[in-house]
Amino acid sequence: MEKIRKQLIEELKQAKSSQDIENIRIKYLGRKGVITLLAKETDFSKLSPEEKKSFGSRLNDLKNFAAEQLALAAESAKSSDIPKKIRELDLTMPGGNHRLGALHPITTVQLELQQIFQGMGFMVLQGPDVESEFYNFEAVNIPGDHPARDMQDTFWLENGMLLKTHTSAAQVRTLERFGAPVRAIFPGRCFRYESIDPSHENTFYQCEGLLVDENISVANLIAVMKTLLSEVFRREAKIRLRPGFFPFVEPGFELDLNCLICNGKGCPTCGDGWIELIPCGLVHPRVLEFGKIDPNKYSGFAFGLGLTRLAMMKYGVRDIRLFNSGDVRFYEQFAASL
Ligand code: FA5
Repeated sequence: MEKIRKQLIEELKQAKSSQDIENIRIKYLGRKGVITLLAKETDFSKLSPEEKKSFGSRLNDLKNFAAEQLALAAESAKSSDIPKKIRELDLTMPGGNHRLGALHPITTVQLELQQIFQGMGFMVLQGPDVESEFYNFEAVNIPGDHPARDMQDTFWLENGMLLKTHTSAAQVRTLERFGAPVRAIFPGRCFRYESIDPSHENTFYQCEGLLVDENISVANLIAVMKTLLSEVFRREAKIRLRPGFFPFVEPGFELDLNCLICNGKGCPTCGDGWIELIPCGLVHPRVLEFGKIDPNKYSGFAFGLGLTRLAMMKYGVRDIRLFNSGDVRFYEQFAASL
């Protein structure tokens, strides 16, 4: 019996799975098991009453011992049947370090602008990227033979449509849809077939603004521009206003920002210390007419803010090409701005 006990312990040590334990159980305690047979095959008639008693009690102990050890082994084998990966999973461990995504810096600035203008009662609209020649050019007073068409080299599509060269393309769409009075901004992507450098991209963002109401003058335009700049930069930004020509405004202005990268000294990003940021002016009466608005009753202002350039100034990005580079090392730096 002592030999059986030792052998059982040894076999249980070697067992690797529940199935192994079950096989051992059958081998020892099954109907033809070693311990079962020991009880069955012993000829008790040959034993003295003393021996019978002692043998019976030891056999019982062995049976109980075997049953107990098998139960314990079966219990611990249950966990070793679970795949190793799961067994080693410690649910009490602190979570791993997940990297936070980041909004694209242009999206961040766009959302900020939307908030500022919504605060002044402007709607936020969106025009299509694929635009008709009519809305992109003619409706904003740039007929086919107008030299201003050369200012915006255009990606033409085979079907006669084009990729919008400026967000002004949605001006007349907005007037047609909402009439007057109206105040809206329409941020969007613009495309121009031009060579790229630190401050020019062929795909960039603008944010158009349009306000039409009775008695709107340049004073209203300047007040809105001032609010915009002070809220975006949260400090006094040096600007200059100079006359600018755009066929869809009269008078027209160029609002330039003193370059925040070189503090106006002049650098590869700005050239002469100033960066063209917000061309603007009073909406030309022809544009109002295209939008079925009576220019004798209504006037308005419009601006076409260079959103990508604004992001450059706000974050000190020296080269506009980084925005479209797809370089994660660049984008990751904006994770904190979430
Ligand atoms: C226009 O596109 C006019 N539609 C703006 C306008 C709207 C004037 C309403 C008056 C009233 P312009 O081509 O200058 O204008 O572009 C406007 C701004 O977009 C520029 O000041 C500049 O900040 C930005 N921009 C223009 N071209 C590029 C470019 N290639 N890459 C990056 N930004 C550009």
